Amino acid sequence: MPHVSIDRTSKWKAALIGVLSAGAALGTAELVTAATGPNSSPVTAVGSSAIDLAPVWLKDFAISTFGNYDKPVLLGGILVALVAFAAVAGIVAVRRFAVGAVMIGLLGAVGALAATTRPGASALDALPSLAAILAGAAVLHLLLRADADTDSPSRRTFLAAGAGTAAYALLGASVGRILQQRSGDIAQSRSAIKLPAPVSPAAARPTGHEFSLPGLTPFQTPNRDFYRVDTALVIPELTAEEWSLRIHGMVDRPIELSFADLMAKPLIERDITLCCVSNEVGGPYASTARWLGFPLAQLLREAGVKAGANQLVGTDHAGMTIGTPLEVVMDGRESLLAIGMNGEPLLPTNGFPVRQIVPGLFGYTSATKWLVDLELTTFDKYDAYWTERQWDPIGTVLTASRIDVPKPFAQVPAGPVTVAGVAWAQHRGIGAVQFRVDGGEWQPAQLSTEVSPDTWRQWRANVQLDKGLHRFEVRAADGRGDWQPEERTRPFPRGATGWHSVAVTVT
Ligand SMILES: Nc1nc2c(c(=O)[nH]1)N[C@H]1C(S)=C(S)[C@@H](COP(=O)(O)O)O[C@H]1N2
Ligand SMILES: [Mo]
Repeated sequence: MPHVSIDRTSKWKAALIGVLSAGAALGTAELVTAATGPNSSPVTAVGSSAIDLAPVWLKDFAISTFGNYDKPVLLGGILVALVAFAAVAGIVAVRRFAVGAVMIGLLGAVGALAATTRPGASALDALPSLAAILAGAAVLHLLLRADADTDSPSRRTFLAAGAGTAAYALLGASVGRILQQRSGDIAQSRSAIKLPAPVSPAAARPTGHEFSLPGLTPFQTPNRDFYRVDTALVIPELTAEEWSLRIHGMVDRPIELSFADLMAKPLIERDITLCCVSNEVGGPYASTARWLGFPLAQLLREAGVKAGANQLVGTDHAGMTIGTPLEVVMDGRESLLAIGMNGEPLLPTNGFPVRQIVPGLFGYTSATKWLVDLELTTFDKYDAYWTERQWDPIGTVLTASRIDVPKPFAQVPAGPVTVAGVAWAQHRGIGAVQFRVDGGEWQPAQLSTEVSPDTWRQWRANVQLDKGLHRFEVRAADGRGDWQPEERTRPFPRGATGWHSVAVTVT
């Protein structure tokens, strides 16, 4: 055990030694993770557990504040906390090596606990964290000893040991992460897929389904712009060749399906808008694609659903579950087991190789990505991920409308001003959109021609405005004539309500 006095090892140096030890621990963990699988990385596992344990308000805050960057922000936060704790461990270890080592051990224990309690995890998933503890403690010991030597050459020894540790930590973490990633395999599998032609193509989009107006959301969302919302800190990676789907539970004839089986079936193609329950009024989490897939209801009829089943539980490749109301899937709407979006295989972020799409339900009760298992059961017997967190188990899409043009706080020249946006109420369709200026009379907006009740519609209007500050508001009625309510509510537990408004200055 190294004996050093605090005046020989300054606090800063001790803190640095702690951080370097934690770095060596993490580098080691990532290298071992290459063998034990991406979900066993202590950093990833702690992050995934943090996502699962986060209260609703925190999750809402993260989604609305950081958007698609919520995950990097979370990982950054974990690393900052880790560095701070490790620095303290280093300072403590100068006086009492054992206590410092135990602190490093505690960090590893948290990682091991997180990794072994992920869905589908086994005891083996503790290995990266255990290896990290050993490496961390050993490096802590070595660095403290290198620093304890008093001869002048030892200064160089310490510098060399510190630099070596830093290099090992960075190299271990990056090489480990590269070895863990299968993005090459996934890209290869994706590009090898030749999507079959649908036996039932999507109906031709009618003329007038899209206004040409700069800044207005296009009818079809290009794949690269399709929104992404999920709990996956690392994207579940499996190739089409590895993929299979098991349909079981309350069925007469369980089905096991390969990707080739699915491709060989008569597929249909439909335009469908998908949106997220966490979308705030006026928010960006809605997109429209032309989906290629097999009708889910037909597949379930092939399996023979037993009387009494009312919930369809989809499980993804990482063990995350989504519960879909069975009645909705079977009521005649065109729910899909989708393999293609906009003429391409699904993007890895959007569920490659196979996902579910149910028009009219929010994504959290219907759109399972990386889907590998479908179980017929009841709501009484099983709570899926979001239902466990008290979100509404049905997830019917609420009617929504958004102003895209002009942008909030835009300066617009006096004269006629064009106001435009999109509105959606999947499966009920959009019946009308109205807008008003400065709280005045509601006025009808012009609607783009409906493609399908399952897709959004664009709206537009021209107004003459005086100079000064003005506020636009929009509201939509669905195909049944029900208008969006004025009352503003938060997304939890069944979606945000209220009218979107935008303020602009006319100059
Ligand atoms: N496996 C899995 N599927 C999932 C989710 C998830 O976290 N994991 N999130 C759901 C939610 S909340 C939404 S809104 C949609 C979003 O789909 P997208 O990311 O393709 O836009 O996917 C759904 N499917
Ligand atoms: Mo969502």
